[in-house]
Amino acid sequence: MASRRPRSSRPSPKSPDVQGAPGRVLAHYGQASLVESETGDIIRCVTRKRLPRTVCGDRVLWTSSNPREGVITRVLERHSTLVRPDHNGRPRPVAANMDQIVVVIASKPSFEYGMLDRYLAAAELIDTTPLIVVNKCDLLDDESRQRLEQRLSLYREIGYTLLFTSTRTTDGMKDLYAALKTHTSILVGQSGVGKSSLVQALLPDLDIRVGNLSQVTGLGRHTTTVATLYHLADGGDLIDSPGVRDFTLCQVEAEKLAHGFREFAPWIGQCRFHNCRHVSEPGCAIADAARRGDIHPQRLENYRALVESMKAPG
Ligand SMILES: Nc1nc2c(ncn2[C@@H]2O[C@H](COP(=O)(O)OP(=O)(O)OP(=O)(O)O)[C@@H](O)[C@H]2O)c(=O)[nH]1
Ligand SMILES: [Mg+2]
Ligand SMILES: [Zn+2]
Repeated sequence: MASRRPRSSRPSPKSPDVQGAPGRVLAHYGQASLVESETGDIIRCVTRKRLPRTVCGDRVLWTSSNPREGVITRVLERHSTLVRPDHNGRPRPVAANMDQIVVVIASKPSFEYGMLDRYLAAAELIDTTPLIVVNKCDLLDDESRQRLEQRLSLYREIGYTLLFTSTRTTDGMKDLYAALKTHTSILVGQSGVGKSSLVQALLPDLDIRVGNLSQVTGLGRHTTTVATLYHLADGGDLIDSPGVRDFTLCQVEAEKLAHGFREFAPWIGQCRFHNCRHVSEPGCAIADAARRGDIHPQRLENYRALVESMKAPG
């Protein structure tokens, strides 16, 4: 066996070339990042070679090359990273260092419960708190609102906060503002559900581009293309992210995936087989709980669909 040189337990001193001032990445465009300095200045920075690609929300060190431009010398450790698979199935970070994920759904475009559950699982698996926002509630008449509340009540029962909002009538906006106050949150969801409109409603002085406001694109839409971090007036940061057609999770083993479904927790470890995937194994405590009505069958079904989807390569 090769002998090892004894290593000092003291952390190695920072080499002078990685020093710089602390900053926060507000947005990342192709080659450059907009970095906010501790004094609130916004500097356009390139990232030093061999460093990981920065994402919105990253904490970095940077040095200035001139008053408005600089170089990111170091990307500090991320506490949480929301990732999505890219076209080749490789994990690609969307944003970092948030502690709350706001899943925005709307009556239009209509949403799919499977996708809601995938977002919730993604949030749970990176230790962030999910919050469900049903936007455009002005489009719902009393009866359809009641029906939707009823269908979504299972999420309240398992402990998630559910808010109904409208950027048109400002319904629910106060509650949303309060829920965002002390957090770094990211708005996620399908394109067109109103994520940017929510940011605009929470930050009326800001002029952000919202769908349908412009006819420039021919489609008359302004879809968000890069994740961008905004500061809320009373504290809290909010990241607006580009909408997706579908949200898929990166590859996770079934045993870990079950932790993405918070109401499964009391039964995890109680199955006959220690490596139970809770799909079709005999003696599955989670399947039993669903049969007894302790777990909503739709959630178990969506969990199982996810396990199946993980089997397919890519
Ligand atoms: N009726 C109604 N329409 C809304 C509401 N909020 C947003 N909209 C409209 O929904 C459309 C899409 O809004 P955006 O805020 O651009 O949606 P987005 O989720 O940011 O879309 P992407 O950036 O593509 O992901 C726009 O026409 C908005 O005016 C709402 O509360 N009620
Ligand atoms: Mg948007
Ligand atoms: Zn099981």
